[in-house]
Amino acid sequence: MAEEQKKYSAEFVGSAARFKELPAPEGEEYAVLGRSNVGKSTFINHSLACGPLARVSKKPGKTTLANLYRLEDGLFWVDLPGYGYAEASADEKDRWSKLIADYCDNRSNLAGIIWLLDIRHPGAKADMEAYNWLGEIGRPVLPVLTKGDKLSRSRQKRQVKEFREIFAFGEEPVIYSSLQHGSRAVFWDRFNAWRKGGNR
Ligand SMILES: Nc1nc2c(ncn2[C@@H]2O[C@H](COP(=O)(O)OP(=O)(O)OP(=O)(O)O)[C@@H](O)[C@H]2O)c(=O)[nH]1
Ligand SMILES: [Mg+2]
Repeated sequence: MAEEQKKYSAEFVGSAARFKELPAPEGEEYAVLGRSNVGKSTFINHSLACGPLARVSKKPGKTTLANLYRLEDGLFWVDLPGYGYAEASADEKDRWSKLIADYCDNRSNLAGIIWLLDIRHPGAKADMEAYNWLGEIGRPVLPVLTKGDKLSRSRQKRQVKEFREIFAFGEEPVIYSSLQHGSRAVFWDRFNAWRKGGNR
């Protein structure tokens, strides 16, 4: 079946406000990481095409827990809270950063990070900080540039170039739009190749 029409079976496994509350590690797991409001939850729902799974909002700060989903073939994804949401309380921000850091540092079955960046904002401060931190933890990263529909094709190309100048991505960024069916196939092709290549 064409990837565009394929629906993935995916189910919610559980949530955690703190690292130690996460369901036990099982299978091959990938985290969906990115700035608050970049489109992480939307990306999960759209790329899996399995009906609404992750909660989405126009306002940043929607996802406040790590939410674990079981996909097919022993694959798991985790929707994380966003970083860089200035309006959240200091306590909330601290808890989110600790959850993200503890998770990415310590989760034993974490195979890689799907890092979402808004295609319109290369070099946003919070992403620069995340980049430095991702370099330190050394997990494989697949960059995905979200909201591609907001820009023309030629503008998209220029943005990709700019992102590549700012960040030394090991992988070519994937352009994604939750308004375009075609994004799904493009993403899954790239994700599967990245997985099979041992994320290198
Ligand atoms: N035009 C467009 N809008 C998008 C796209 N992806 C997400 N959005 C919108 O961006 C907003 C934020 O989406 P979410 O998926 O809730 O973002 P998030 O990264 O999960 O946010 P937090 O949970 O707050 O960290 C929503 O209004 C979405 O409809 C996209 O590809 N194109
Ligand atoms: Mg979210």
